[in-house]
Amino acid sequence: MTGRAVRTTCAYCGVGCGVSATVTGERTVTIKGDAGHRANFGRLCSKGTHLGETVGLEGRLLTPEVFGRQAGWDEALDLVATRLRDCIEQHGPDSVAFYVSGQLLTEDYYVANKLMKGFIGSGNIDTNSRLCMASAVAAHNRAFGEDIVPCTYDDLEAADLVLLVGSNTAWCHPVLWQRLERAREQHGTKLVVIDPRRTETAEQADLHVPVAPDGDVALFNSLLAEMQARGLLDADYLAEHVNVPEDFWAGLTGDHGIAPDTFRSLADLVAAHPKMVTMFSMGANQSVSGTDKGNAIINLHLATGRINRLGAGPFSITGQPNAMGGREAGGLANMLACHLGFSKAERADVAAFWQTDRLCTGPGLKAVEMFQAIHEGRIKFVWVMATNPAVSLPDAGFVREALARCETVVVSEASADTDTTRLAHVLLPALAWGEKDGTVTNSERLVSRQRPLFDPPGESLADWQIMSAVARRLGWGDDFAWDSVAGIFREYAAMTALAGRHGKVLDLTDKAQLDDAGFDLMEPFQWGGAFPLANGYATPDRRARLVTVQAPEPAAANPDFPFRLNNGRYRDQWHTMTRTGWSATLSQHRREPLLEVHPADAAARGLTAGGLARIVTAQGSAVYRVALSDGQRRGDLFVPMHWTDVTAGGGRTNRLPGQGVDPVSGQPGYKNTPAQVEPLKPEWRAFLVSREIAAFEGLIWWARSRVAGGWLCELAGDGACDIARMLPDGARIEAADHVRGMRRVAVQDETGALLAALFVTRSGELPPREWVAAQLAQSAASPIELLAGRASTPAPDRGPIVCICHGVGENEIAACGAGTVAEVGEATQAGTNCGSCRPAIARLLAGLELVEAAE
Ligand SMILES: Nc1nc2c(c(=O)[nH]1)N[C@H]1C(S)=C(S)[C@@H](COP(=O)(O)OP(=O)(O)OC[C@H]3O[C@@H](n4cnc5c(=O)[nH]c(N)nc54)[C@H](O)[C@@H]3O)O[C@H]1N2
Ligand SMILES: Nc1nc2c(c(=O)[nH]1)N[C@H]1C(S)=C(S)[C@@H](COP(=O)(O)OP(=O)(O)OC[C@H]3O[C@@H](n4cnc5c(=O)[nH]c(N)nc54)[C@H](O)[C@@H]3O)O[C@H]1N2
Ligand code: SF4
Ligand SMILES: [Mo]
Repeated sequence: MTGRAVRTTCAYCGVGCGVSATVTGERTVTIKGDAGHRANFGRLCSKGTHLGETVGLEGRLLTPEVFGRQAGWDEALDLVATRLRDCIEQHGPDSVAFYVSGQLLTEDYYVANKLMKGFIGSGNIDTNSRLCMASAVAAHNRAFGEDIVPCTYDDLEAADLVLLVGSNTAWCHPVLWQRLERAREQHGTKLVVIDPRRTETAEQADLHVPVAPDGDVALFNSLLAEMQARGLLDADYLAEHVNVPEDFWAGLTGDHGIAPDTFRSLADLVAAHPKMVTMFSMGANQSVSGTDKGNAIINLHLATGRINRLGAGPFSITGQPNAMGGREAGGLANMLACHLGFSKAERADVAAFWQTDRLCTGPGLKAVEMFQAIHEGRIKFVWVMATNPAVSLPDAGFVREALARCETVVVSEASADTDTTRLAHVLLPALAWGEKDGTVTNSERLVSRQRPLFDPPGESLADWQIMSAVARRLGWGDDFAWDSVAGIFREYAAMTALAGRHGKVLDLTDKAQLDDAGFDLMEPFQWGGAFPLANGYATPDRRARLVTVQAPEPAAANPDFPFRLNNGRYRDQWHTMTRTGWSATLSQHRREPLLEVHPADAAARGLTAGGLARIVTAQGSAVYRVALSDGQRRGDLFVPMHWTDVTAGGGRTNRLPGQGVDPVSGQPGYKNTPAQVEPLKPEWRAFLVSREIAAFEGLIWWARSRVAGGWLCELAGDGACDIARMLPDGARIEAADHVRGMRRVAVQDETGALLAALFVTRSGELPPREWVAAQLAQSAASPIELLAGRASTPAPDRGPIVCICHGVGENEIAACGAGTVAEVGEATQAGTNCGSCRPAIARLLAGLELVEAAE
C-alpha cells in the first residue's frame, strides 16, 4: 500500500476533520489536513496532526484470547455464541447486553443494533454516547420531536455572537475553535464563555461568565426573562412555529448567582445580536439537570426566533468521531433505529424492514442502569465494544465490581491492555483507525468516509465482521450476510426511508443505490441540509415546543464534602489514553493528572503547588499533583478524566463521581460531585525514565508518560523505595546522599546508551525531567552528566514545551520579545503549524502562567 494517498477522517473528535494521508511504509504514514473537506478545509489540531505517532502496533491486541490464553477465531466466536444462546434460552433476551461506542463506525453500529434489538430481541444495547450526548438528544426530542442539530459550522462563522456553554472548545474542538477565531478576526464576532472555570477558551472570550456548577438552567431562564422584559421575543415566530406550555413565562425563575454587572453585560450582548449561536457540550450535558440545560438553551433560541437561519441556532457539538452516527443508527437503548421510537407503528415498520419476528418490544437499559443490572446479576452476559467502561463510567469502582461478577464479559478491543480488558473473559481483536473502513457523521450531520491505510494487523477483524460471525453462529446468517461494508451502508441508507414515513427528517435514501465503487469514492455529504427544521419540526403538528425547566435545588451543604469536583479533558490526550498516550509529542503537553485548585482554597487545606493531594468523595478517592489556578472558582476542584490503572496509580478520576443521572436522559452528572481534599506527604518522591514499561505496586502515587524512546514515570511512596531493584541489567552507575535521602541510579547498555535512570529524594529537589528523559533517544551522555541530571554545558533551558509541533518552550517565547501571537509565530515558529497552542501563547503574553506541575 506504500505511497498511496488516502482521504479519510480523523480518529478523534466530533469536528470530523478530513485527513489526507500518504502511506509511507508498512505501518507509517504522513498526515495532512484535507483541504477539500468542508469540516476543516485543511486544518488539523495537535491530535489530528500527530495521528501518525499512534498507528504503530505497540500495545495492540492482535489475536483472540479466551480466559487469558490465545485462541483461534473459531474457538472464541463459538464461545461467545454459545454463552449468548445459553443465556438467552435460560434467562431471556434481557439477560444479555451490548455496551458500544461513538468510536464505532456507522456500519458497525448498524450491525450491533440490528443484532441486539432485531434478532436477540432485547433493547439492551447502549452506547458511551449516553455519557456524552444523551442530554442533548433528549432536549432535541423534547423541543423538535427528533434528535436534530439545527446548525452547521457555517452558522458559527456567520454569527455575530457565539455563546459557548460548558465547552472548552479551544482544547476539545480545536479546529472549530480556529474557524471561530478566524471569523472573529474577520468580522468581529463576539464571544461569551459560560463555564465555572476560566479555561484557555474563556481567556480568549469577550466575556467569561463563571457560572456556578449547574447554574445554567437558572442563567438561561433569567436571560429569557430578561429578553421578554426588554421586548425582544419574536412574537410572530412563536405564534407560527412554537407551542408554549401554560405558565411557561411565569416559570422562568431561578437564582443564577452571577454578579449583576456580568449578567447585564451578557444580556446586553444577547439583546444586541440576533445572529447568535449557542454551542454547548459536556458542561451542559453531563449533569443531573443536563436535559433541562439543553432545553433552557433551546427555549431562548425558539422564543427569540434565533433558529433555522444563517448564523443562528442552538448547536450541541458531539464529542466522539461518530457519536452522531450512533444516534442515527440506533446505538441508544431508548431509540429503535433511524431516529424511530418504540410505538406500535414504528416497531412494525422496523420488524418488516429487518424481516424479523424477534424485534424487542421496548427500550433497554441505559448505560448506568445496565451496569447496575450487571452488578445485580440480572444481566449475565455483556459485550463491550470500542469503549473502556472500567475507566470512563462514573463510580468506576462499582463498575469493576459489576464486571468482575458478570458470568461472561466479552471485549472487542484494539488495545491489549486496558482496565476493561483486564476484566474480560473473551478478548476479540478489532481493527482500529487506519485499518477500518466505513462512515462517520460529525457534529454538523456531515457523513464522511473513514478509509483504510494499512492491511489488518495480526488476526484483527472489523467490528461488523466479528458481530456478523456471531450472528451466523446463532442461526441468522442470511440477515447478517454482508461481504463488504458498502452493503451495510446501503441497507442502512435504505432503512432511513422509515424515518420519513414517521415524520422525521433523517434521510439517506439517495445513497441507498451506490455501488461498491461509488461507496469507495463517496464524498462527504450532509443530511438535512443547512436548515433541516426550516420546513417544520418533527412533531405531529410540525411545531416546536418550549419546555418548562426549573433550576435544580442547590445541594445541601455537606461538611464532609465541602468542595465540588469538576473534571474534563486535556488538550492533547484522548479519553483513556489508549492511543494518544503512545505519542511522545502529544504527551509533552501535560504529563500527569493535575488537581487544579484556587490558591486560597489550597492554602486553607494545606495544599502546596507541586505537592500531592487526595480527593475523597462518597464513592472513593484518587491522588493528584496540585496545581494552583486562580481560574478555578473558590470551592471548585478540577481534575482530568484521562489516567487509568494502566497509566497511573491513584489518579483515576472516575473512582470519584457517583451514579446520579439526569432523570430524562440517563446521562451521568459527572461534573459536580461533593468532595473533600487533603494534602498527602509521601516520605519519598522519585522519577524513573526507562526504555521499557514498568509496573508499580504499593506506591502512594505514580503516573506514566510517553517520551521519545521510552517512558517517564513520576513516583511517590512511603517506607523503603525499592524501585532500583526493578531496573534492567546493564552498566550501573550510582550516587547517593544518605543525609538528604537522595539516590540516583543510571543504567547504560554496552554502547553507553541509557536504558533507565532513577532519581529518588526524601527531602530535596529532583532535577528537571525533560533532559534526563531525552537521553533515552540521544547518544551517550557521560555518567557524571546522567547522575547530575543535566549536561555539563547545558543548552539554554527552553522551559516547558508550549508548541509541541515545533518544540518551542515557554522561556523561548518569553525571550523572543514579541507582543502578539502572530509575532511569536514569526520569531519562533510556535503556533504556526496546527495552532492548538495559540491560546496558551496568548496566555503567556498576557502575563499569566501556564498551569503546570511545579515542585
Ligand atoms: N483533547 C480532547 N478533545 C476531545 C476529547 C478528549 O478526550 N480530548 N474528547 C471528545 C469528547 S468524546 C467530548 S464529549 C468532547 C468534550 O468537550 P468539552 O465539553 O469541551 O470538554 P470537557 O473538558 O469535558 O468539559 C467542558 C467544560 O465544562 C465545564 N463545566 C463543568 N461544569 C459545568 C457547569 O455546570 N456549567 C457549565 N456551563 N460548564 C461546566 C468544565 O469546566 C469544562 O471546562 O471533547 C471531544 N474532544
Ligand atoms: N470523569 C469523566 N468521565 C467521563 C467523561 C468526563 O467528562 N468526565 N466523559 C465521558 C464521555 S463524553 C465519553 S465519550 C467517554 C469516553 O470513554 P471511553 O469510550 O471509555 O474512552 P476511550 O479511551 O476512547 O475508549 C475507546 C476504546 O476503544 C478502543 N478502540 C478504538 N477504536 C476501536 C475500534 O474501531 N473497535 C474496537 N472494538 N475498539 C476500538 C480503544 O483502544 C479504547 O480502549 O468518557 C466518559 N467519561
Ligand atoms: S479538531 Fe482535531 S481531533 Fe477533532 S477531528 Fe479535527 S483534527 Fe481531529
Ligand atoms: Mo464524549
